[in-house]
Amino acid sequence: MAAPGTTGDEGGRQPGPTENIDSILTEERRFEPPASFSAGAHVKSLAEYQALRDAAERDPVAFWAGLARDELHWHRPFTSAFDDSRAPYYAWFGDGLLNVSFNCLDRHLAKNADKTAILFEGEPGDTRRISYAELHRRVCRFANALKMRGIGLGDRVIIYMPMVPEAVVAMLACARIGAIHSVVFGGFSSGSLRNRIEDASARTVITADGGHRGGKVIELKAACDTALSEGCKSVETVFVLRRAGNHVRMQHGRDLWWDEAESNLADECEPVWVDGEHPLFLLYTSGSTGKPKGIQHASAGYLVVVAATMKWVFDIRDSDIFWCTADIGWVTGHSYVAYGPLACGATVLMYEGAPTVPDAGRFWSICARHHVTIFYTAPTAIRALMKLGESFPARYDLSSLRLLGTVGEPINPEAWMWFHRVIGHERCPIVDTWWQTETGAIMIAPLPGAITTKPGSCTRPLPGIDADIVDANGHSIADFAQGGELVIRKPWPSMLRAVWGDDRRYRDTYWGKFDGRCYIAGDTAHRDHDGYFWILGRSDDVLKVSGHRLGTMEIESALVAHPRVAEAAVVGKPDETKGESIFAFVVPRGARPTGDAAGTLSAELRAWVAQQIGPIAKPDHIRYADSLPKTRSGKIMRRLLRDIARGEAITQDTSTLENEEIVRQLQGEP
Ligand code: 7RM
Repeated sequence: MAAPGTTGDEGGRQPGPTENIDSILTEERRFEPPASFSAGAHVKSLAEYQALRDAAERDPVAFWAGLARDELHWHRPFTSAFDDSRAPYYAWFGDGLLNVSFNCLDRHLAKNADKTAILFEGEPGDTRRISYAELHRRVCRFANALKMRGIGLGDRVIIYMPMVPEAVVAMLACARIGAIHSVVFGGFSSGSLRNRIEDASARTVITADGGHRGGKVIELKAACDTALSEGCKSVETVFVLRRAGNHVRMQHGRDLWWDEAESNLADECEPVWVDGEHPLFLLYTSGSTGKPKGIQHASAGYLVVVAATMKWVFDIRDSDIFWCTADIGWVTGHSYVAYGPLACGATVLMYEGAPTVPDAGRFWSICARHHVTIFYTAPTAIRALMKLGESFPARYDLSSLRLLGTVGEPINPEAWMWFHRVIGHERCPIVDTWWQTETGAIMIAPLPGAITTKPGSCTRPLPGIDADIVDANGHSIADFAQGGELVIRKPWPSMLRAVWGDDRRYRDTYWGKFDGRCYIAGDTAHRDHDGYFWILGRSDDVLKVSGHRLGTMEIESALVAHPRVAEAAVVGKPDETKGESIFAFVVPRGARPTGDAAGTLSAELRAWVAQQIGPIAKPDHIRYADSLPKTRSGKIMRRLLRDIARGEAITQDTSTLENEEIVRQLQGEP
């Protein structure tokens, strides 16, 4: 069978390994929603789910418009719910006026002023509880501080912070005044930070002295200084939160301590009412070129679907303690640490550090001590903790948990079963949620009170989400054993609106195939006889390494920027814990190193990539060769490289290679 989504050209990605489909076809375990769960759930049965789906199918615009009215506070109601006159640049609720921070804060104050909004635990063990009233005050004060520095409607603000409540305060403060935030993950280096600041022409950076992670202090302000010393002329102000207490350099006139900047400012700040389409944030994400793209989301549509999915998928209730372990630097943190829970007036837990500090019981200790009821994490974390044994979770009382969730990559049935048995005590439904930075909110996932789950499947699309699997011609694939491209056939409110500064890239990447008739996710998937979706992996050159989205081309560009590298090709290699590991094939300048010299150069290249992109992008394996295998048209034969990285037998024709010796070098033979 030809790999789905490829053109047969050697340069293309080979998605959907057949062995995946085989294991899916043999997975027969089924887990029905517990009756007690369904009884209290927002959506209680398959019939209720079906009714929602039917309503959305009959009149999608009316369906979403109804939700937008029910879920959000509007300063001025919208009259036009949907505008497709500029397709594929769609607009939702464009003439309504709202404020996202008002929706996440002010509207809860009448009933829930004293309710805990954020329950924080730092890696060193410090804890804080911030009520809705206090969060409101803090957001207003900081919004006033931004205004004092001239920040207002439409200005871009970079947030480069540890996982502390102030990161959420900063996001909401931007939303309050109509500024557009772009959070940069704290694990990215100064180089990545600089690229994002420059692409967005940001006027302000909000950072911290440092954050605690893995027992160390991550020096965020120092990285910020490096980024700003190499360009970033648009930046006028840097706000610095005191968090880790490490020494930092403050540049007079540019840098301000957070606490000093807001010390004399008011606790109130009038929200700026913006139209539904006003950009809420940019979030840079990796694609199949060397340059990450600024995914732009709109205010109203994003918030509607994020809030609706909190109810549909997480079945959020007033009494829940909701914990999503994602960093706010990723979309999961935006939607399910910050905006989703707060739009619903929920209590959200935020943890600053690593899952293994001081030991592998940290997550379970947090769940037990804070009575977490909903726990949402990545398969890579589950697999890592699973490896460390059952004795860690066994030490803690996990009986407060009622619902578990996963996101970021396919979960293998073994990890799913461990999560179900050891963490959920066979009591908690698991929601495997498929979505992307671009979709804004969860698109395919079980409604836990309504849908029977199968380990490894994200089950069925949410109401209003017209997901399908298509062949190379855009035709729906009926053959259940065959994989294809995952697409979404109708626009939905939380979809991305643009790639910042690059309208063309938006259109070409997401709507370029199939006559612009559907959104192309970039994943391959397969559907079973019950209509359940099984995600097989990416159909482009995007990797998920320990849940972090990275582009192979980005890592290649970083490598070739090193003076000792002439050419590089990066592929993913399946990894038991990380999902994928990074495998780099490098053509050095000068003699090909062997033995110790190879080891030394590899260490240098790994450190180099960490400095260029961030430690998360360091290649796990590096191999040297005198050249790279190319097709006649000059494209790198990535499929061949993937097979070599996996240590698999080579099935493709290598007779066109000038030098077959190269294959042996790539295979690591001395
Ligand atoms: C939320 C997030 C998106 C990519 C996506 C997929 C993969 C995400 C699942 C999944 C299988 C899942 N945003 N992915 N969720 N694969 N099952 N439940 O991760 O922009 O960083 O990445 O992640 O390949 O396209 S993301």
